[in-house]
Amino acid sequence: MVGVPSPACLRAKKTRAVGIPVVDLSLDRSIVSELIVKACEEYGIFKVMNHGVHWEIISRLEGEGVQFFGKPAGDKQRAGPANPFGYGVKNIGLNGDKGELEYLLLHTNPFSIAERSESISNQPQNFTCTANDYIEAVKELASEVLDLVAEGLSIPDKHVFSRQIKDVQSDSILRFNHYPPVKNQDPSSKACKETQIGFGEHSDPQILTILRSNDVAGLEICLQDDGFWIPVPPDPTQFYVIIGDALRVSVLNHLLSTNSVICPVCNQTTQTYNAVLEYNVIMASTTEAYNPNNCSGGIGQVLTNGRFVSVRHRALANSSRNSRMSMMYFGAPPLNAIISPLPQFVSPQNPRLYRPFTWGEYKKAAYTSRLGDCRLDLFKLH
Ligand code: GA4
Repeated sequence: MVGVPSPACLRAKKTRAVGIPVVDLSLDRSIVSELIVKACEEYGIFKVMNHGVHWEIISRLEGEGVQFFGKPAGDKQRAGPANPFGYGVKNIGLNGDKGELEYLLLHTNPFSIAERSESISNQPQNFTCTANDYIEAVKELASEVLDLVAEGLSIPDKHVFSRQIKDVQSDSILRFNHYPPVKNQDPSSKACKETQIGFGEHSDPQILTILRSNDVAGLEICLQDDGFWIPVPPDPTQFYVIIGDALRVSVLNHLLSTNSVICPVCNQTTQTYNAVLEYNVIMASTTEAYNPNNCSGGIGQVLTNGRFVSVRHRALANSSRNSRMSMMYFGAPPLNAIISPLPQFVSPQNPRLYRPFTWGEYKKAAYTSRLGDCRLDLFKLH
């Protein structure tokens, strides 16, 4: 097992009221991109308003979620077990993590959605359509945010991140979490001395997450190892954007257009690397294996070297009378994409923090670890 969850954040009940940044996407683009970069650096989470996703698309998918979780247990089990995709109850991942929730985890590939919908809904075609419409809309929003990140970082190729989640081979995921009210929350009971957890503390492994919940609270973030948890107020009409580990490390292959680059894989400089990158862009959707020794395969990616925060967050068990339901889109690159620090974020004062790795490698590390483990530590150089 890798790492251990930050002890300061374990079982902590201390909370602090801190405003989560709100970014109005209808403002002037240069202001918005600056605000987003600042929020990514300081919080790793922000709320977006004027996001352009139609309410009808959101409420239709919410309706599907409510309908699914409202079914008898036996019917829901038809969509399970979650290994990792499908329906799961209380068990999270493959290594013994538990939480007070049930969930549905789906790959966003349209074929995969269509195949799964049979076991999810009595009207599978409706479910497929509704899920695909939502995925397309939030992918568009995620892409817009990523383009703004690139602009805010003054990266000439502004689609450098969004290209990854728009790739047909993108490994993105759609998740529904349903937190039914937990009755046994008597303040004198032993269980209640420790915080009851809906979904334990973790950071998201992907590039970024677009989260939408109904109006029942539960989400919290932990900004420093000071044991303080900050509640994130629910807002059903807006989305929260959460920075994932891959973006914390990553800014991608815009270096194609420049000459003095260091290959993140073999440390060679200049044209040789550019040629490899150009080749890899063309080959981006192949399944060729990434070979750290000869620098072949995969799409060249370069990262923020830890400049962004991939915020640790959790959901408390639901103490309200109503159910909490959240829907998350986790934007991920293709499995063979290489994640590695971008030379422009690396200097003698700011040495490279991580060795290059593929998204597939990172995902494997995630699934062989516990929820709260710090998986990025496995790839740290120092
Ligand atoms: C956290 C983010 C996403 O919900 C998720 C989760 C995944 C799962 O529930 O199957 C993981 C978790 C998440 C990270 C560590 C591993 C894998 C549970 C777990 C213990 C779907 C993801 O991609 O990583």
